[in-house]
Amino acid sequence: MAVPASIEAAVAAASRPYQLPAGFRPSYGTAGFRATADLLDSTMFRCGILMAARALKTRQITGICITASHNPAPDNGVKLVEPSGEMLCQEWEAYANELANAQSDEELASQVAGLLAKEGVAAPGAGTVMIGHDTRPSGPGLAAAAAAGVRCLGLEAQMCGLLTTPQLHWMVMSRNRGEPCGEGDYYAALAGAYKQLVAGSTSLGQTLYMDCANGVGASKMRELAAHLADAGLAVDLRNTGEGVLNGGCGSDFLQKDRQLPANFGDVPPGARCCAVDGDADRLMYFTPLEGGSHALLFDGDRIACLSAMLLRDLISALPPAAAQGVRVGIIQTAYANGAASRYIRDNLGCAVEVTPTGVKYLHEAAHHYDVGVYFEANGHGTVLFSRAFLEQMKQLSGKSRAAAELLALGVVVNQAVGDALSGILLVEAALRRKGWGLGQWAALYADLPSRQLKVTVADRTVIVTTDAETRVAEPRGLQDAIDAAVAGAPRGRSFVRPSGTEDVVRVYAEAESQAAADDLAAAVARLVHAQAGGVGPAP
Ligand code: 16G
Ligand code: MG
Repeated sequence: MAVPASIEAAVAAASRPYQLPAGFRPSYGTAGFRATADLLDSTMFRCGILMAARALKTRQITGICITASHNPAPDNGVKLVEPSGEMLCQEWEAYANELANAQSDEELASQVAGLLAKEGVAAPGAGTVMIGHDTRPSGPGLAAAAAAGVRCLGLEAQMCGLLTTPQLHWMVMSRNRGEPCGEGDYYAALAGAYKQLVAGSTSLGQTLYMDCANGVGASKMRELAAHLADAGLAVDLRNTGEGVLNGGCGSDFLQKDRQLPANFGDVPPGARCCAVDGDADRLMYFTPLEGGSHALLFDGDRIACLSAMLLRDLISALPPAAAQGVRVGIIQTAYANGAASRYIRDNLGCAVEVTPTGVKYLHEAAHHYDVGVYFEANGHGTVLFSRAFLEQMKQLSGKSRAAAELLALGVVVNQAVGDALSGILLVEAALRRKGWGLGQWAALYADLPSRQLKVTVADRTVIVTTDAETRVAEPRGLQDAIDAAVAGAPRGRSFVRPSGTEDVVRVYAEAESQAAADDLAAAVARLVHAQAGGVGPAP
């Protein structure tokens, strides 16, 4: 398709205030672009153009979330939202990289023209891109840059202001489905479905303490909690914005250090606590341990197990003909603790599938089941229901309470993307329906001790992995050496992979004892350093 010369001129002119900083080479990582905020004006402008083009191509609404998630406050970034509410399709990631790295206004304009021609899309055209941001001070300015990009293809930029990442994903999904899609609709939908799930069960009684990472989750959970005032869920919000975003708090801090977050010193040991990250798409439960500053974690693996149990209970209560043959799959990454995977397989009888790290891979795999449960150990995840399964439940819901409850679960759990706020309701409903405290949840299985390390190498792309990152294909010989190290550790397992978000190689090891896991991780880190061009002293 011929692209009018005027669109090239319009893009080049609109691009002038948004120059690529000299030497900056943005790269679309696992979940979008991330960098210090002052570098990102041009990236946002160009992502605006990209998502406008995507909206024109699909003839539906797309979205842009401005956030750097659990990264430090001076950083920012962008996550791009498909019309389905899912993350940008992988085929378009190449365009994102190409546009973000154009070296001049003219080069950008010609790339945009090329993209439009290749995709058979006419611009200027009509459509909408929804734009939201987290609490970072750089958010509104970067959102304005993205909006300028959207408008230069003639589309409307709908400024949605402060939102959690999953809220924006949910709003885009709902709007394209023609369903109620405002922020208020989100709270009403989640809270209403939660009440349906817990009707008839007794409140857990104790307060849920929530670490909001000083991020957007604080004000949004406050609104959700207001809708739950009559549902027996009392929430005490901590780190609501008075301190540094993700500083000494939040799900990432908790998972890395297993230390209590800031402002939890007065919370009694055994209390039910949870933590989210800076954009509220990751969730961890935890409890303070006796006599110290440490926390016992209930990570994504445990949330997956609890979700699978809830599903098993509900599915087994369906009329037998409907219960038969429901395909439930649990999707994990290599980071899943071996004890959790074993529990799911042996005790819950569910299929376990392993994908590479990154929500987009797990999410895609979850679509292959009637009900796909996916959680990364770090707390990203959700439960996806297939359209056919939901339709079947709708047919049954008049005569089967379990079917109606499964439908409600599909509303509580964000179907677009992993969502910490909806995850909280999932966990709370599952515990409450069983009448369980944290003790029973913890007793499902005992984690194998594990250790994670980082190794800095000259070029992390020399490490090429295979089998969902569980094995190294290159450099040759490294996997054999890792295998030999693992063979010496009781119940040992280890893998290495280049990070998608940091310039390091990550090492994971688990074994029967903490000392054995530590030793195995150190041994494997030394192998990586020696065979993959380690920088600095050997670990
Ligand atoms: C990103 C991913 C997360 C993954 C993590 C791995 C999304 C939304 N987020 O945060 O899924 O676990 O990267 O980081 O996809 P790494 O590659 O540095 O280990
Ligand atoms: Mg996040």
